[in-house]
Amino acid sequence: QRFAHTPTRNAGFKQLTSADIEQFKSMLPSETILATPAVGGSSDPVELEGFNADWLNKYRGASQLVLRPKSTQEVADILRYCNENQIAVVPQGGNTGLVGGSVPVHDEVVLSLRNLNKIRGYDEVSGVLACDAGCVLEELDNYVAERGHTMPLDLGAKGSCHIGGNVATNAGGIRFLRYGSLHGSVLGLEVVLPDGTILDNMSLLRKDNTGYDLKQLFIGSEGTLGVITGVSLLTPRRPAAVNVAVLGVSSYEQVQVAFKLARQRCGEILSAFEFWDASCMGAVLHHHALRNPLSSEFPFYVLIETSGSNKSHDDEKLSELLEELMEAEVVEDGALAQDDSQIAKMWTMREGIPESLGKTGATYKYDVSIPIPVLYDVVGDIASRLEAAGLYKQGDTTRPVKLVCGYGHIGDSNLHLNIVADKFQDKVTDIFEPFVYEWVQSHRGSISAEHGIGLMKRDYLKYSKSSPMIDYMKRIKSLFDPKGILNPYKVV
Ligand code: FAD
Ligand code: 2HG
Ligand code: ZN
Repeated sequence: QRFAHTPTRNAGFKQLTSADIEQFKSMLPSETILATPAVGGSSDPVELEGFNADWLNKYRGASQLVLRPKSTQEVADILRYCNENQIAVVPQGGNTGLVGGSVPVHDEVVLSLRNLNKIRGYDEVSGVLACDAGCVLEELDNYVAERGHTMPLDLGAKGSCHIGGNVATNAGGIRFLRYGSLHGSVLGLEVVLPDGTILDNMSLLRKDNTGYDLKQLFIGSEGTLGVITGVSLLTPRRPAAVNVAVLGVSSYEQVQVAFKLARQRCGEILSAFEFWDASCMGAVLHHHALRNPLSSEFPFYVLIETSGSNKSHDDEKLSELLEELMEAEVVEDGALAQDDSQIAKMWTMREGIPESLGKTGATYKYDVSIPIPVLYDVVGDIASRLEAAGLYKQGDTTRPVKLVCGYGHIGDSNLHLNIVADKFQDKVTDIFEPFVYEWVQSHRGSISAEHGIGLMKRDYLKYSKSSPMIDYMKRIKSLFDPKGILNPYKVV
């Protein structure tokens, strides 16, 4: 798609020719190259479509070439050639990113990491995993689960996203509350720089104070500084006992009271505290054909998960919390999962929201950090603005905007404000951009809590970073990528 704010193509970047394709053929096995007839290849352009379009179907590039190397050395050879020839490159993992970072803006070469998918080693004593960047998160979780461990992050896109993509975006997800950021869990990285240099920082150590911690720069760099080819990270013990409850709550104030009490009563076993509103619940029940486990509908829903080592201890603590919440009338109704299948269904009610909203219409997503007391206010303010512009009226599906809703990781002060419209168009976007970013800035929040900046928020970075900070970010970018070939037009 092309929006008013789409950056123009940098004329300094070389346009691919068949001679370039011949060069790539000399570096890579032929089955790892997808090239359209326009650049002398014979792949079906439709096959390239999946690499050009993002998960939201909001951003679309026009790449003529996809390279899927099988080794770090092949990644290095590709980048060295592209750097020498001023060919722009977009690193791509599972292509589940939500800010337009993983697809080309114009004709950049897509460098897919999907063939770099081997586990390199696992230490069952320390729980340290070393793997290729293209390993799928869920497959890694299955692997470590067989050894009694869990990945330190979990997210709805786990079946498709790569660990390299997770590191590149510094993904948060539903276990952030328990295991914290990848800045803590990642122990080492192997990164290929644009000039082909391989930075081998695949440390397996928890403690390593030997000067500047370079790997931290690549965590959250969104493919703009280097291509991550290997990751080592710490995997915690898999909890023996997991409990999940879904609660119905009548106001956002009571959601906060419930969170405070959950931390007080279940602090050491609390592993997730998520919330969503009635509009999200309506969409997810409809699209996943699920039944509301509660006796009636509520304005807000909360999912509490506990994870510990002693089932009876955890059962007792969670039951006491639920009783206290009901007695104090903080929560009006609740359901406690009785088995693994009920746990899975309750998680689908939360994790299935993005997909359900996507099936409802074109979804604008704002992933923001806002202090908890005012976190949900922005949802109402956006709805009012759209109403005033005549674009939205709750329950009226004939208007361009169908839903304005909020959900997220309330335990981490992270709101997902989603606006579902009949299509993506500047007329609608202009109502809430930059308004939403100004709103977030005025509450000292962050315009990107966990999804990154990508293309979507590049021009809005100033709402969360001062100009000296942006200046230093640009200097770091030109230090690693002086020719600017890596994921151009994104982040800074
Ligand atoms: P991609 O989408 O392919 O790429 C994302 C960015 O990373 C791009 O800028 C790309 O250039 C870069 N990149 C990818 N791989 C590499 C690499 N090896 N080296 C260098 N750069 C690279 N995000 C969260 O934080 N929390 C959530 O709870 C969450 N839930 C989601 C649920 C759904 C249903 C969906 C669709 C997305 C969700 N996301 C979430 C967003 C997304 O899944 C994450 O950002 C994820 O980490 C992206 O991984 P990926 O492999 O798909 O990367
Ligand atoms: C989630 O928490 C993801 O479900 C996606 O971060 C949020 O789609 C969104 O807005
Ligand atoms: Zn999220």
